[in-house]
Order: sequence, then C-alpha cells, then structure tokens
Amino acid sequence: MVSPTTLATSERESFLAVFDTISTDLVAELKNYSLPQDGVEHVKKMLAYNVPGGKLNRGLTVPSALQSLLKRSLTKDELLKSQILGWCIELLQAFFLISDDIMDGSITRRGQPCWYKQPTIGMIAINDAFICEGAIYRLLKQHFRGTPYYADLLELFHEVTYQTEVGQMMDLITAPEDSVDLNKFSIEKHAYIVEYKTAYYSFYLPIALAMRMAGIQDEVAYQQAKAVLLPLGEYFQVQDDYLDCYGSPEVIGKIGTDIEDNKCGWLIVQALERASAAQRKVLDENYGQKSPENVKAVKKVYEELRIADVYHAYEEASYARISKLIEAIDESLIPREMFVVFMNRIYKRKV
Ligand code: DMA
Ligand code: MG
Ligand code: MG
Ligand code: MG
Repeated sequence: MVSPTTLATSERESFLAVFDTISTDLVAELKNYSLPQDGVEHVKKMLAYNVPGGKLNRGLTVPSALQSLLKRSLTKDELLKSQILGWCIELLQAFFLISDDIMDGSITRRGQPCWYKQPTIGMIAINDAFICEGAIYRLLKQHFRGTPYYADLLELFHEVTYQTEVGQMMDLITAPEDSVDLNKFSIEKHAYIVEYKTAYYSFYLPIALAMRMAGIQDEVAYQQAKAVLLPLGEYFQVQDDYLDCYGSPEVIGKIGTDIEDNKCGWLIVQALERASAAQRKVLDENYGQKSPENVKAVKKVYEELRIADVYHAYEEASYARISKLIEAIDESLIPREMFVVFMNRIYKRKV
C-alpha cells in the first residue's frame, strides 16, 4: 500500500524533476537573445539558489487542487501543466523573497545567506528578482498560449503581483526605520497588510490557477474560494510573525528581524492591546531598535503578557473558524476537500 507520506514524497520528487526542465527551457530560450556564456551561468545559478529550496507548499498545491477539482487522476499533460503553473508561483515567490530580504535587511533565508548577501551579488539581486518575475511570463507563453484560459492566467498573475506589492508597500511605510511610532499599529492595519502581502499570492493564487485550468468560469466559485483562502492566508502570516520571534532559525531557515525592523507584526499588535502604561513605555523605547538589548527588552514584555499563549489560543480558534468557512462552501461549485488539504499542510507548523 502507498502511504500518504510516500505519496507526498513522490509528488514532491515529480514536482522537483520539472524544475530542471524549466530551468533548462528558460536558459535555452535565452540563447535566442544570444546570451553570452557568463549570462547563462548566472541565470542557472541564480534560479537554482532562489527558486527550488523552500517548502514548495504553494507550487505543490496547483496539481493537488486540480486533482480534487477534476475528481480523478491527472493525465500526463494536465500534471505537467499544473506543475509548471506551480513553478510559476515559486518564481513569483523568489521574486518577492529576494526583494523582501533586501528591504527587511535580512541575513539568512532557507538556511543559507540571502541572495543579496552573497559577496559577488549584492544589488545585482534587484535585477535578478526582476528576471524571476519575467520568467513567469516566458513560461506561460511557452506552455499556455494556445489554451482558452491563457488570458485568465495572465490576468491572475498580474493582479496578484500588484496586490502583493501594495501589501509590501503598506508593510514598509508602516515600519519607518528612523521614527518609531507604535500608534500607527493596529489589528486592522495588520490584517490589511497580511491580506495583501501574503494571502493573495500564497493562498488564493494556487487554487485560482487550478480552477482556471479546470475550466471553472462561474465568478461565484472564485468568491467562495477567496472567502476561505484570505482568512487562511492571514492565519499563515500570523504564524510567520510568531515564528519570526519564537521559531528556531535552524528549523525555519531564517533569522527574525521584525522587532529590529519596527514591523507591524501580530505579536506587537497583541502586546499593545494588553500592555500596562509601564510596559507600553518599555515597548516605545525599545521597539524598532537594532541592538540586542532593545530586542531583549521587547521580548521580556511579550513574556510578561504571555503573548505566546495568546498565539496558541489564536491557532486553535483559527482552525475552528476556517473549518466553519470551509463547511459553508457549495460543493456543487468546488470541493471542500481541496481547502482541507491546504489548511492541514500548514496547521501548527513549526517551519
Ligand atoms: C513576507 O513578509 C511577504 C512577502 C511578500 C515576501 P515577511 O517579510 O514577514 O516574510 P519573511 O518573514 O519570510 O521575511
Ligand atoms: Mg522579510
Ligand atoms: Mg517583509
Ligand atoms: Mg516574517
């Protein structure tokens, strides 16, 4: 019997095998631009460093969601196409992460130095991020130009990219480096930021792509999917905010920077709701400062307020709340199972 873990491993292996094809295709296509050999080497190295090393949750969701939607095993062509769309999301993710790490001044990502931290790379990383974004549209053209849903795919990638950029903009302007003002933070502001910077591209996009491939055109189906996936994305980013402070870098592969960076993260927003006047003073004086002593002082207030317990309660409550949202989905439009699988991929994650 094939166990679920074996199945998961083979799905992953089959998905990773497609990355090699994609990288080779992109490089082969660049030969049409007479790309010199050092350019070829750079693209190959840059893609290998930045695209396949993550958890691949977003990318793997496209083929698995398509299978749920079609309620049967995929043909070879459907599997390959859905995997290519999965890699397009992973390329979008690489584009966002390379730039996010520069903007956040991060040190490590996926257990290795951030791309811009590589001695020979530095600000070349900005253009590399653009190359990752551009590669999405090369792949879409190569593999989907003849399909009836080509325009839908283009529109989805364009819209979701813009939404994420708007979210990143709000994340950044709410966190100026030189003027800490915790009055700018609120639960509502946080909810806005995470919906835009994370939920659309990480949760709505993979499912919406599979739905387009499955030929679903009823807008109500997309609205219903969004009603579950945006809250699921919010939950995922709250986990990310929690892990930034409490996750271990060896496991999550990155060193947290939210306190130093003056970010409007979930933990500080919860702490502000609960802080006494004295604790508020400590937060005002220490949040958004680079030195380890300042960070320690902030974390001490989090301890006093038992913010980690608040988080664990939030986790349970979110699971229950999102399960209810899934139950509200009209099964004649889209299968609930697809959302359950996606939620279980991230529930209580440590990584
Ligand atoms: C992530 O925000 C959002 C995008 C669009 C990359 P973040 O800076 O909290 O992410 P991370 O913790 O991975 O740096
Ligand atoms: Mg970041
Ligand atoms: Mg960021
Ligand atoms: Mg983070």
